[in-house]
Amino acid sequence: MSDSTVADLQTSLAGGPELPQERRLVTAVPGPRSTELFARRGTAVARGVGTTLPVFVDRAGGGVIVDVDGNSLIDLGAGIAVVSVGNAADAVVARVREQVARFTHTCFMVTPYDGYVQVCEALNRLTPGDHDKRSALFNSGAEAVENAVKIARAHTGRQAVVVFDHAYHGRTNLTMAMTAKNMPYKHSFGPFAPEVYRVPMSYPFRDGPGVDGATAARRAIELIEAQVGAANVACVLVEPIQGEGGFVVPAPGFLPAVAAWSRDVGAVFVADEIQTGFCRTGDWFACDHEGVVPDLVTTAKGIAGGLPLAAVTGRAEIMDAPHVGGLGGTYGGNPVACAAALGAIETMQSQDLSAAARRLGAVMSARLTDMARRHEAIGDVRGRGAMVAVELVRPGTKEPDAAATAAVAKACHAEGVVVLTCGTYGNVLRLLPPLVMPEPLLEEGLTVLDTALAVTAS
Ligand code: PLZ
Repeated sequence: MSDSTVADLQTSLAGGPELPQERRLVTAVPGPRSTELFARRGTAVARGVGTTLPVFVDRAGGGVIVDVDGNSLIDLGAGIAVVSVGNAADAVVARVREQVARFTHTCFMVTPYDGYVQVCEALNRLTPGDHDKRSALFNSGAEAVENAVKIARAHTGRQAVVVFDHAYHGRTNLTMAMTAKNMPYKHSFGPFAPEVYRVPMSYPFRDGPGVDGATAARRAIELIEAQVGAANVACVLVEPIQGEGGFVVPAPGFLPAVAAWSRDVGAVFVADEIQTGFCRTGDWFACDHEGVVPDLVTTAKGIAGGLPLAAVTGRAEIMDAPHVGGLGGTYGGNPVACAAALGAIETMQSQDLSAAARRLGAVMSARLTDMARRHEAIGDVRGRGAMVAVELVRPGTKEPDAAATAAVAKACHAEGVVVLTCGTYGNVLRLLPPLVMPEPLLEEGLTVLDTALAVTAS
């Protein structure tokens, strides 16, 4: 191909923020080309890998996904809280292009490179607390969680890992043990890793008003002390706002109390900020909201604008507990993923995406609260920043309504709005727009959701 042909191709194929920010349906969703590709998928891809919405993607950017039939969908999922800076964001594309042309891989453990160090420096600076920190990079959220446990065990010489009801930490063997929900994550895949103990989470909607943050923390701590023994706890690991478990925002005071207890008994307090991190909740990290300073933080998803990268960051003396060579992996901190992360972090800073998350969050919360007044199926509206959800129940009760939730999501999909569900009981509709989503587009997506609720869940 000549240079000019390549240049033409790049322009005509470009996704990213230049894509028209509009909902445009030119076929049914899914359209004929997606349907054809989906049939091929069935004969090539293992059925265990699920699909939320069977449209095949052609390009994406800003707040839209354009499918192979030419439909432009409003993206309220961001690839499960990943493309917070938008798909194919300019700074990510530029840095990745440059890096991929320089070198693609050497393995940081064999011959290191600067991008890895720069990402660690950024993480050490941006995560909560101004103490001396170190970071290590991995490929996926689950891998980061596994490594946080390894580091906590090496540091404390203890084994027990404490996690919470409704938690989600991944699909590897150890993280399956740490994840609460059986279907689809754990069913038929045991036996699971030992020394993982689960205690109750603070879940205001289901706990009711009698259980404030301090009470919920005491409830969890008493169980740990009675059933595990404080002296055996290597780490207490918690999502500051639970993601897959249903966007459960703990009552104020819960996280600070659990963190303080962990410190008192010499256990490592780990915040899993894989879904909440990097501006999603309107701060760099969800822990910032209550001034909680975790010993270790796990990050992934939003960190690198869509490239696979994850990290553990924390107190230098804890992070440095494992022996030299004890942490690593072939691809962890791959140079292309690091370049993407530097581009994503630069975008979050230059466009102040924490403020954008708060703005989008205010729009979503106001609209959803209004919908809750009109749709009896909405039992709760909750979240923080641009991480907002509604929990659907049978009217007048707190009985979860997974069927209505699935029906509302499906109706949104058919109208060209990508929404995701979550929750231990499958009855939570969650909204996670890219933080660069134009407000009118978000408003339009919410109007589609409002109509879907009226038609399917009333
Ligand atoms: N910790 C808090 O949200 C990933 C899971 C999607 P990985 N959540 C999306 C699915 O169905 O597999 C997640 C998370 C929290 C850990 C993880 C795991 O991150 O990058 O998917 O391994």
